[in-house]
Amino acid sequence: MKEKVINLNVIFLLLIYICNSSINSIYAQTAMNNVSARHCTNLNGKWEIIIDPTGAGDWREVWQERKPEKKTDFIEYSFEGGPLLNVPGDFNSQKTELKYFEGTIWYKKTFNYDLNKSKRLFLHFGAVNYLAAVYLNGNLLGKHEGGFTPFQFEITNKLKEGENSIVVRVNNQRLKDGIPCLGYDWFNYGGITRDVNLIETTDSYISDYFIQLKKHSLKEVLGWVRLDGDNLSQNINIKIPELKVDYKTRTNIEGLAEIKFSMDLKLWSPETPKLYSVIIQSENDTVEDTIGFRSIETSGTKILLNGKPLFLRGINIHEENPLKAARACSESDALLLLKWAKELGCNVVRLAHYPHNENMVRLAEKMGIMVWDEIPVYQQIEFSAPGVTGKMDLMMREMVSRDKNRCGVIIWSLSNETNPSESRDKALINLTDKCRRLDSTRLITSVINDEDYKNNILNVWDTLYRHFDIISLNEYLGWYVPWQGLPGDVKWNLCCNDKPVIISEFGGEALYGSNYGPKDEAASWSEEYQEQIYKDQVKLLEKVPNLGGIFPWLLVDYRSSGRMHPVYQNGWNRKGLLSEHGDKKKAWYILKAYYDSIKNTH
Ligand code: GCB
Repeated sequence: MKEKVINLNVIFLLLIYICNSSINSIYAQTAMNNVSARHCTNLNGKWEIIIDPTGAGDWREVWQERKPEKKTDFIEYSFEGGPLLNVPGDFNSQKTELKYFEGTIWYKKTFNYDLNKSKRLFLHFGAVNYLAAVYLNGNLLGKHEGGFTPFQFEITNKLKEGENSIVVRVNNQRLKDGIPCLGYDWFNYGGITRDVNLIETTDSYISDYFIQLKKHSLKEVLGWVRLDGDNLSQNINIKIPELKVDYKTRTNIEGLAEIKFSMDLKLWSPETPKLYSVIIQSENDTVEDTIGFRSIETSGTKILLNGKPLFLRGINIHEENPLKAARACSESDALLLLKWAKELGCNVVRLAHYPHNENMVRLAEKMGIMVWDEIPVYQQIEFSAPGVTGKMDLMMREMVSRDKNRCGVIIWSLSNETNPSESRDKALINLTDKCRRLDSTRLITSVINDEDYKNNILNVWDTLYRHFDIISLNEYLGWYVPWQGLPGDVKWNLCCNDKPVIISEFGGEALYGSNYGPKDEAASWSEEYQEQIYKDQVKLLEKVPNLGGIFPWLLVDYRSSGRMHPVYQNGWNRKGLLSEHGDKKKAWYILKAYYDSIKNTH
């Protein structure tokens, strides 16, 4: 049996590699996990840039960094003497002239590195939004598409003695076949938005591992370790000193070893977010991680955490520091957002609508906040356009690969509010199956909002839900959709009434302190109007069958260029419970009181 599991794993991993390489032969590698525990040299800081609104840098071949050689030579570009940008960080918030920029910026950084002959070196990017083409010393290393997941290139044999130069072409133009595609309700922050690192490894190193509790078990770990390199058959040791675990196994010729052991432990939960130091050792490499153990599953219409019923007191969050009007990138940005969520009484956050920075996921886990992780398969995505499903697969794999050891992550969400069609159903069913094969321990969902609402009856008809673990639906009753009766009288028709239901969005807009018009008119953007929506929604919630949790839209006002009302919005989506300065709106108190009231009963 053990052999069989390993073989299936190996076949699946090989398939992943084949798929990866067939997408593009110069495509980036899926990144190694747990970067901060590796031997890193950080390349963050000031990078030189060239702003390229017309794409001239492509035909001038900016990455060649030519210099005049003869007296008659001149070159019409240079990084030297040009502007600088901070990495990590989006470019839009760093220079006024780039505020709405959607195009190409060339980034450059130099470094020196002495690499011992027995070692390997990787260039790792936490995320670049959206397209990245990476050059080292004038040669293309490869490309990456997708703004929210990490990728890497091996540069062991490409290093020069002395100074090396990295040039990255970053482009954040919207693409019809991109993910997300052309229209989306958040700010398109472009740039090298997360950390850049050089990672030194041993010749055969621990490239990946999966260490979590087996599905339905509260004490049995089931996972794997994978090595990369020439010497793939090695002894492996997994140690959890606090629990006196010292598990030994050996990788097979493909570099893969199954991990399977039992232990008595303190389970992770929001109330006791216990994390253990876990040491993964091969014969010549060691990686240390901080891992928690919990089980998450559904049983009929209930969600169970560690075997006990759980109600998700959630909130939606975008990856933005509103105080800076910039993409959140530091741990202090993450802390700002998560502290607010905690104060509101949340035990879970939906990191909408794309994988947020790893520091956010790790911090949430430490603070006892569960995480809903999502990929940006959003609204008008063109499922039938060539290449789109391949990109979805890749983004899902990159998200799972990065966060699969984070016990705080309880849900993989694979899409939000897509339009019903045959090609959508096929693509999402496929993606769900693949995700489940990669990780069977978490709940998988896709958010749908195509329910009908007539005569105060909410008809949740989309049978695509059958393929997911939970029914996640967005409803904007009281805002986009007027009530058709009393909120407490809404009748529910559920197509799949054997699963937990999550309201993954509801809400309405209010400008903090707005007193420009009648309070009972939506167009006044008043706090009272939003407050009333929350009061009504609380009444609605009491009647939702199989309700397993809610994620109101959303914690804090966020930038969105499509929100164009000059008085009330001015480029901000005002559905926050907090203003962009952190002021609490009236609706905050309604939700907080609701969460306080159900804390001990749900
Ligand atoms: C939604 C979307 C979310 C939007 C929100 C809104 O249904 O899922 O991304 O931003 O509505 O504010 O309209």
